Amino acid sequence: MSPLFPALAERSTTPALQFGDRTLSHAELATVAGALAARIAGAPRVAVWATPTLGTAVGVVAALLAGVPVVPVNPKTGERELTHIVTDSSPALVLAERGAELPPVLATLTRLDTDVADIAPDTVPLPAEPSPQAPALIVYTSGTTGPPKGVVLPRRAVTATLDALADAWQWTEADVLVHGLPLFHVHGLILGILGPLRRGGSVRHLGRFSTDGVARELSSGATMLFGVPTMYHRIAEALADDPALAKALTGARLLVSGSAALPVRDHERIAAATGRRVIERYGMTETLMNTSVRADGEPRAGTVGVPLAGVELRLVDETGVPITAYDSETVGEIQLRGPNLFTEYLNRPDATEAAFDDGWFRTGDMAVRDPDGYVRIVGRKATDLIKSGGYKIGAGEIENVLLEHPGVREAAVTGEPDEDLGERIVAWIVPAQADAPPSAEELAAHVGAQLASHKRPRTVRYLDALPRNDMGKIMKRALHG
Ligand code: MCA
Ligand code: AMP
Repeated sequence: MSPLFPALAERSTTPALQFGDRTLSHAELATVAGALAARIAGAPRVAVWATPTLGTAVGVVAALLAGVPVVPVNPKTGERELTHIVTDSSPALVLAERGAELPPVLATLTRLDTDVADIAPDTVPLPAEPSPQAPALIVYTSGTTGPPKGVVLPRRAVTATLDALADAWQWTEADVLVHGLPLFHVHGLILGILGPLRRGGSVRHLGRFSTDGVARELSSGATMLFGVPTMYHRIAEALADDPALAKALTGARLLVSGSAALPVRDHERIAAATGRRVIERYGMTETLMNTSVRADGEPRAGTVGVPLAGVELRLVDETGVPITAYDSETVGEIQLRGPNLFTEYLNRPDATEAAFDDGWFRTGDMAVRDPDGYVRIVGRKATDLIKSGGYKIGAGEIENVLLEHPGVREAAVTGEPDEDLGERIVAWIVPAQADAPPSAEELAAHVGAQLASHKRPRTVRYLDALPRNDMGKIMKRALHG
């Protein structure tokens, strides 16, 4: 079986990971992650407390070397969501950096520190490569209702997607990636950390995204930038007053945006200031990457490019019939097949079955195709899914938490257009007592204590009653009037 990380197996001495002033070569990573893997081996699953640190990358690689499925955990997740994730995935161990304070639900598990200095050098051979069908990661993702579902991603999905991106982007061991994405989702972790490791190249993680960090790294050897549209929006805003940032972007080999639609205005502002066009790729936790503008293709604003190697993509109309037109006009739901897909939602055979249509995965994303095959995403089927800052957020999950607040009688959550975040979370509240409504800060804190911090409402609007139809169902479209 060929290894997931060939450069680790070859113990290449070139740089692999850089977080601030902490770096590891592929050979050093093989040593520390290999030693940690020996302590993890045999566990059914491990949770990784996914702070944006070197320890997180080491912990994830160690578990992958050991063939133990990894559950990355957002360290800013509130009590209810975290309890759900831990109960649902039942990890045997938790990997965290020394000193990280873990919440009670994780603190009861056996803990292994990921601090590289603590791990005795060990040059024992790396464990045998597990089967390509073996689960590699379980990544939690929100749906329209209910708690997040654990997406089981097999090793073949990870290798298929990373190799298809290498083909599309001419991504090699010579590339040095820079990003400041979180390490508990597909974008930052699988593409942003495992991608460079699989190529034998390197990644410099910013710890926290900043335009200064991007400028610094792209002007000192980094070749590629990954980001969500909010990050490119902040770059577009900063460019006018920051010639060093403009120069750094001009020198990059590839600027890639994903996780949500990049507004054409930001694309054009960056192109005007740097002469460089950001390319977009389209993915999903369940499918990893599906389409991209190719490095050798035409970077067209507002499109997510063409299907990646090995990915079958079709558009289906509302009666379930595949659309054959490539006319930039006929809208259909994107459905997918390919080796990049997940195997199941953990413990949710019902949801897994409902996600497929005759073997094709239903994405819920609506698109058209240009005559040359470029895909343009035009919307989403579910109005109860919000994309804010590149995070997918289910309205129902937030509504349930809001309704538990004693000052809330009725609640509805929607996404409202936001220049920076794409969409911002808005809570519409009917207070229990009209003369003493709970404050916006109190409601945001209430949500933040139970769910991930990015699920807090940014705006709260107070109403006397929610608009409902004859059946009593809330008419969300009537809210934004
Ligand atoms: C946020 N803040 C709040 C509220 N909301 N405070 C009070 N009330 C609220 N309602 C806080 C934040 O927690 C933060 O605090 C502070 O305001 C300022 O935040 P800022 O730094 O501006 O960041 P942000 O606005 O919170 O986030 C912007 C971001 C972030 C950095 C772009 O959204 C982000 O990292 N997005 C990446 C998402 C991602 O990786 N998605 C991939 C999944 P404090 O400083 O205390 O924290 S999708 C995927 O994987 C698929 C496969 C794909 O295709 O890629
Ligand atoms: P997630 O479930 O968090 O993995 O988010 C997946 C969703 O993000 C997709 O179903 C799309 O709606 C959206 N998405 C990802 N990349 C893009 C993109 N380049 N353009 C538009 N939407 C995107």
